[in-house]
Amino acid sequence: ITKSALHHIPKSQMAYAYDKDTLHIRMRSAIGEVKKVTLWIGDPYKWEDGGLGGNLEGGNVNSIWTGGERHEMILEGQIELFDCWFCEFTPPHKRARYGFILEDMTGNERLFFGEKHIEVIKNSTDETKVLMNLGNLFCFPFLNQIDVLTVPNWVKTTVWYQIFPERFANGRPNISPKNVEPWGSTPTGSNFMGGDIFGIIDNLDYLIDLGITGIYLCPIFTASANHKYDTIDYYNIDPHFGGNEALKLLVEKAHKHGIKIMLDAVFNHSGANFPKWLDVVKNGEQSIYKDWFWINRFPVHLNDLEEEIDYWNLPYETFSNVANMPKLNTENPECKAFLLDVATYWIKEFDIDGWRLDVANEIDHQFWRDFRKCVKAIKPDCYILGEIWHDGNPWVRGDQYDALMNYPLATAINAFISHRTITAKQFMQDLDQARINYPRQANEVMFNLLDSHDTDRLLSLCNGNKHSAKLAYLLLFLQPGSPCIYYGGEIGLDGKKQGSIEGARKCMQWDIQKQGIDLKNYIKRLIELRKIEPDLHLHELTWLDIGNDDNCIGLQKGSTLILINNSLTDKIFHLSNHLTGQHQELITNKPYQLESTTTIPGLCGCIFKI
Ligand code: ARE
Repeated sequence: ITKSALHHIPKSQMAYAYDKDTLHIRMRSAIGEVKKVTLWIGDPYKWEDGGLGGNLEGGNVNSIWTGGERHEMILEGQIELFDCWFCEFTPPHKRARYGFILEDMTGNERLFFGEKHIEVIKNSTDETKVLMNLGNLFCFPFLNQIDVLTVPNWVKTTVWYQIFPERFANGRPNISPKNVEPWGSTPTGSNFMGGDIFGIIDNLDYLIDLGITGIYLCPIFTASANHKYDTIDYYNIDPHFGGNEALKLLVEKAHKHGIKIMLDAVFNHSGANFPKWLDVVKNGEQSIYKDWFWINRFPVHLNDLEEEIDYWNLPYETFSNVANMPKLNTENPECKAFLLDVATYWIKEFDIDGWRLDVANEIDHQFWRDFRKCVKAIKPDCYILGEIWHDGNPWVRGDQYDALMNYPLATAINAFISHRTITAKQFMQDLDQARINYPRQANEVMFNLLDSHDTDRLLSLCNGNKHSAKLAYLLLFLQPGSPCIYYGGEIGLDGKKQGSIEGARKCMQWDIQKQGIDLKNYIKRLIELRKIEPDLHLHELTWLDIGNDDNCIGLQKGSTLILINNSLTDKIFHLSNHLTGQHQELITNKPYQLESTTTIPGLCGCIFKI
């Protein structure tokens, strides 16, 4: 057993409270080396003669610790170099000391992995000595309920629909911008097509029929650009989108049908026309708002006529190097108070259900801690979702977000299905990695996606192959957490970024003749299945050995068996006897005979109820 591969950190995603009673413990060993891991765990204050204190190793030298119990850990996942083990434990008095007993594949080598040392266990005398050494045990001092990451329950069963408001539907042509172009024109970074919130309200029936239960709206506050990420007024919905009344109506109508509404919180930066920024531009060092931004030098005014702006040497910090997105100083008390007021205003006055936090990881942690406190104080089940493309673990530990936009999942599914650049084995490892990185409760409300307004659309990533797109959606719908469909994805809208053309933001296709009805029916069925077959979003899954093939995957989730053939041709799956027999295939809702060698057609995925 490679000792240097053994890894555990208390009070991290490797040891955390799942709820007010339950601890989750994870540990890591080198891949394929360990047959069995036993968690040795118990109350630190349980002594034979009640004796506390004594020597530095913990406890009185003359008394014996009787707290320890053994619990076998399960193999939760395998990543490139490591096996990841998991165990749940309910400490009766919310405290725990623990360590790990590892056995190698041959059963000849046994180790104890503790906080300070890794000890070799040769015989039972060794074992007693090692296990009783409290000084070498890891410590979870107390399960304090207030620190537990508590997530909104409703998100676990939500199916999201992401809308880029300017491009979903034009409900009121009379409020469209003057320079609006015909619906369906080529989308660029600067043109307008007239989509608005009334367009969403008018099409709620379409969304209800699809089966979605949550709408994530890209920014809708008054702003200059078509994407509205350059906010001017945080208290007013853009008049071209219908103003505040339109949002009020949307929330009311959506709530009547059990649909939640999540807004985009763009708090990392403002737009260049934000009045407080304009004040800094005008008054420079004299501006009372100068500390609301990150100013490097005055004046901050950019001369538009200047031919060359040195974007690496702007007088102020920005989002990326975008001059018209000055970065807000969330460390400044007034600026922070302003933004926190905005956050609570839209919940109090408009009853929104969630905030998606733009550029979430470039804002300070203190800001997000206070943000969580304010938001949860007025709506405890408001969903707080961070936009982080990388490892976002530090933000989902209980004091900041509930979950993250699961871009690592999107990357893995697209690499396997759309680009066909990774093998089934690598794909499974990537999926395991995405799960074991986070506390389970965060995984249960992860925002799972395949594409978004920031990426090429799924169908384009799949080179137009609708069978591949279906497989990608199937994999998306099998993950714990809440899946999201980017508007139009369900009818096969494609689109990619090409120079100045923002293809992924093209107008929704409302002409039924031009909608991909087959794909839509498939997605409707997946949404339906998620509701009637809760095993599909179980956190626990077992990868099956279905015969070595780089393109095929078999997995079991509770009472469902999922077989996926990502190759272009028929493939034979080898199934153990207990899986064979006649089973209902849930997507087609037809019976299917599973044999010990079962053929699944190319680019096809099936879900069997076993
Ligand atoms: C537009 C054009 C760009 C052009 C830019 C500058 O689309 O091609 O380069 O203008 O002129 C919004 C608009 C964008 C707009 C941008 C700037 O939607 O269309 O760009 O404003 O005006 C990183 C961040 C992540 C961020 C992405 C875009 O970490 O937070 O970059 N996403 C949010 C929103 C965007 C929004 C903004 C931020 C700004 O979702 O829609 O842009 O408010 C890797 C990296 C990630 C990186 C990711 C994507 O994986 O690791 O960190 O995300 O790629 O680039």
